[in-house]
Amino acid sequence: MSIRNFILGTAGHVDHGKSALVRALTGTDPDRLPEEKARGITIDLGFANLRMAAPVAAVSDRRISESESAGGHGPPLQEIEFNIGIVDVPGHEDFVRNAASGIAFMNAALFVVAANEGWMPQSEEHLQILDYLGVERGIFVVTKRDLAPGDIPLPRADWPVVKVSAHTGAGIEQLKQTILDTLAAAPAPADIGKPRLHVDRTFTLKGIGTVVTGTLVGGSIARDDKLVIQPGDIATRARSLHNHGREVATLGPGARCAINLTDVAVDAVHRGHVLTRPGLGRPSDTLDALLTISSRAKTKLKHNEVINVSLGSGHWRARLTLFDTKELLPGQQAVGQLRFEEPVYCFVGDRFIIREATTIAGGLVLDADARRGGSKESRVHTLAGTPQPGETELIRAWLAHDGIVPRATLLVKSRFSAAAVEAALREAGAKVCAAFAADGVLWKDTLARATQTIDALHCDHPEKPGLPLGELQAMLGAGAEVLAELLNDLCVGGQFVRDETIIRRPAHKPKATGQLNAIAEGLLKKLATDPFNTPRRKECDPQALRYLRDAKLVVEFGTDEVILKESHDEACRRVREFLKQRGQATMSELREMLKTNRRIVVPLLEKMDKEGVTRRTGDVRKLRGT
Ligand SMILES: Nc1nc2c(ncn2[C@@H]2O[C@H](COP(=O)(O)OP(=O)(O)OP(=O)(O)O)[C@@H](O)[C@H]2O)c(=O)[nH]1
Ligand SMILES: [Mg+2]
Repeated sequence: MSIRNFILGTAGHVDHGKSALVRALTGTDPDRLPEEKARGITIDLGFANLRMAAPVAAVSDRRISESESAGGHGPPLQEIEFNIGIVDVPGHEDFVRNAASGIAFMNAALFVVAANEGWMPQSEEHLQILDYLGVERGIFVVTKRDLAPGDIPLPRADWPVVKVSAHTGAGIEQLKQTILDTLAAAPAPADIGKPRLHVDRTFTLKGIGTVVTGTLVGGSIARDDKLVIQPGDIATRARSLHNHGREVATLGPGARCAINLTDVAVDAVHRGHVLTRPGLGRPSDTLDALLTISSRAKTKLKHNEVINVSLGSGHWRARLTLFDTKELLPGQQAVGQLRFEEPVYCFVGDRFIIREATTIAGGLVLDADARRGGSKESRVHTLAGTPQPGETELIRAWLAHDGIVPRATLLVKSRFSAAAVEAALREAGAKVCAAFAADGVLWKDTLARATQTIDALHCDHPEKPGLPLGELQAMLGAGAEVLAELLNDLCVGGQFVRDETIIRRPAHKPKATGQLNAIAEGLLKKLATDPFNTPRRKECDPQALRYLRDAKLVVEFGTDEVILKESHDEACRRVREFLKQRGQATMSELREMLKTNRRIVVPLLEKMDKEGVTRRTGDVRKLRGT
């Protein structure tokens, strides 16, 4: 039987019977603090476990379609054990902050409303927090039905309603069935290969050391895994793992975890910290986010105000910058920037709430490493009108803003798997390569500009062999990786060819015209007069010389020497032949053989040494390998 983890959380007004309900469902009293027992209210998060099995349609099973096409009896049912971590939150208005730390990780809510009191202020606030934090599934549990058996008005028609009494036990079995139905219809918590344990408690156990507890999302953690605590980049390792008191070797998303950590003191880690695997980005003090105020709220947000942010299991203070508006009113949505007093560690796609005396607004992180400097610097400020930006919208916005983005960091700190990011890049029409992704239109334009520049050069300067790569790079302001990819795209299909340091059309051959041609012809004649006793370079016309070199008609060597390409090849051939016959020769012997002078033969032989043709030993030269 396969196991599916889920987090189910309570929500609702103070004293409405959340903790009593958890006890009735699980037998565990979630109020664990002495102060909670003394005051009879919940102050901080409480935890319990419920394990129930239910048959679930195995929709992902390939055999379904086969059995259906064979006239079977619908999808086969698979027995699933639901390992439900229950998080009980406080309802008192003084502890809404603590409640938010629990609500952030619920897959579904047990929304408790006491039959005798009905909808109350923190009922409303908790519902808003659930909305802001993206908890879409829930069950209204109308408690205390022994006190008031009648119906009460409730806001959401799409959630089932179950009436219970924790005192008499009435309705509890029906509630368990409704929980199963709700979770069976819910997708299993996503595993995107990016585990994050949001710490809600830390303590030490004698002889064991530091233990952190929290809800695991996004991936798995196994015993002995190397981990890192963020913010802070604190390296650690999972020595042992527990789930609801049971030791386990590995834990997956949606599980409540207690992890014994190595190499970290208990006071170095606290609620709000995230335990994750190394390589998933670094903390940042600036986020860009899509901010929303519910149309049911009576609050507003102002540009430049300092706000309290509940994000993950923690709380931080930040200054808010609204990009396109001075204030945000109920029912409105805008993109803004949160500038934190200290770095926070979160992912694109994470949700948070903004709260003062009451909950004011909700936010969705769009850029977890945003840049300060106004809307122009923001990669995502254009997404204000997109209600639920997904990976493709985000990537489109990022590419539109930056043009070219490095792949190594692109949406690593996000709720999207690497495969989803890859797919979104393609859907966004990006040019994708190993090192970077480029906006598709920008890339096409760049290729067109490069093509135009090379063609214009061939046309205006036929004497030049092609466009130097350095010039192309400078013109585009591109880095080495972008240039390499660009050259690749230009040369693929044979449109262009690359010769060492230039790029050109394949058919292009440097060709001098007019006066330059006349000078070059004259120079060629001069160099041919006495092929191994040529004039110095500085005695030649520089432009004509450059042209002849680019056209590969002459070879330059030494500090100041030049000979015809054919003379050079002939000299090399003769030296090789001479050494082959003689075994070795001095420089003067070679000079005599070529009927040249020291000025030419010394650098020529040095060039041949460098090219690996000849080798110098003492006063003589030999062929390499002899
Ligand atoms: N008669 C009756 N009383 C109930 C029922 N459920 C809870 N109570 C009582 O209501 C009071 C509050 O219950 P709790 O479970 O502590 O309420 P809570 O919602 O957890 O309160 P906070 O966590 O402080 O927000 C307690 O005295 C419970 O015994 C019920 O179904 N019937
Ligand atoms: Mg309680």
